[in-house]
Amino acid sequence: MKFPAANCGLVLPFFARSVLAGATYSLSDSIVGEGFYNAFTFEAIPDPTNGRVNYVDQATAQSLNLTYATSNTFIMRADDTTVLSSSGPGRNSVRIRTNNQYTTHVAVFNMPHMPQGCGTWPAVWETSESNWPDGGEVDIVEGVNNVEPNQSTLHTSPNCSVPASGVTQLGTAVYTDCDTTVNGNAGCGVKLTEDYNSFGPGFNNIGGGWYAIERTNNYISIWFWERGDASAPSDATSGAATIDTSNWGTPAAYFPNTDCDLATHFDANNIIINLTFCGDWAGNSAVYSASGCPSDCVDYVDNNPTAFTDAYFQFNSIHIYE
Ligand SMILES: *[C@@H]1O[C@H](CO)[C@@H](O)[C@H](O)[C@H]1NC(C)=O
Ligand SMILES: *[C@@H]1O[C@H](CO)[C@@H](O)[C@H](O)[C@H]1NC(C)=O
Ligand SMILES: *[C@@H]1O[C@H](CO)[C@@H](O)[C@H](O)[C@H]1NC(C)=O
Ligand SMILES: CC(=O)N[C@H]1CO[C@H](CO)[C@@H](O)[C@@H]1O
Repeated sequence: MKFPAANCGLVLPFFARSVLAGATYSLSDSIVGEGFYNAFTFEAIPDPTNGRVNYVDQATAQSLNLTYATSNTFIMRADDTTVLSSSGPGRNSVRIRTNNQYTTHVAVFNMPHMPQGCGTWPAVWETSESNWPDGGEVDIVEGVNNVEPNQSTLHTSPNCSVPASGVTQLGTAVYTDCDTTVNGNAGCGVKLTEDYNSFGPGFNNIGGGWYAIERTNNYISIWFWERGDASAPSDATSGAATIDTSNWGTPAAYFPNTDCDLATHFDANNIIINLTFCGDWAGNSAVYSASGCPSDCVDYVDNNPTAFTDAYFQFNSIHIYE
């Protein structure tokens, strides 16, 4: 990062809370189209959240067309043709992790489409898998069963929370303690209540949009702009070589460092994109039935492959700035 706007230790607590600082950054990684295969590693691992999923490796994903790239787009989907045996593995899907790690940075995700459907649980997030939760976790986009809006959340080691009031953000805080050992690891989440097109079918109906994260040692901000939103900052939407986040307006979610030393609760993180089914959140029977989805989550996922035709991510680009 260059030119941090609020750099003075003495004034920081005041400014971090009342002023959304912002800074300028330069493009360091531009991930577009076939470039996703170089930037990411496929993780064919058992889903840690007990999903009804079978994460496949890159060769399998490409041969089954679960990932598909051209020079300017990347698609990542789940199997939508196979009826599953209830005693066999879950639905084939994909989980990818960046080869590069990032500390203070900005990432802009230009996404025309995200997975939708009953039982789906898509996520775009950042963590250090080998050092969780001490290395921190930021869930940028995450939700289940098409229910919008959804939320952006931090999960950390103890002694990290967000203020209960006085935070300038468009969304609505859920819990304030980010510690994974409290509230059943719910984390400190902010629902993107300002925009019901931020997730699921609403997002896809408008051609999606841009999610962005800015992580500094003073705050973590998340923005969402709908496609066609005239107020979306042109440096973010055009993939400019340099950006200035001080012009990006009030974030959807804002996590200041007032009650959390972000520098010690977050280390170098990878970006991870995954699509699972059911599992600890989407398949929780109360959550699943409250979303108006039919039958039982695992039965539905096993027996209705065509319900997952729209269970895919499409990315125009991911731009990283440092
Ligand atoms: C693979 O998926 C892409 C994107 O949905 C589609 O355009 C293409 O036709 C598919 N290829 C095959 C061989 O099915
Ligand atoms: C909790 O974090 C604060 C800074 O946010 C620090 O001053 C304090 O020493 C920490 N407490 C513990 C027990 O680590
Ligand atoms: C992705 O994996 C992480 C942890 O392994 C989990 O927190 C997240 O909810 C998962 N989501 C999906 C869609 O697999
Ligand atoms: C986990 C979570 O907060 N999911 C929520 C997504 O948004 C809907 C609508 O506000 C909530 O009902 C869900 O609980």
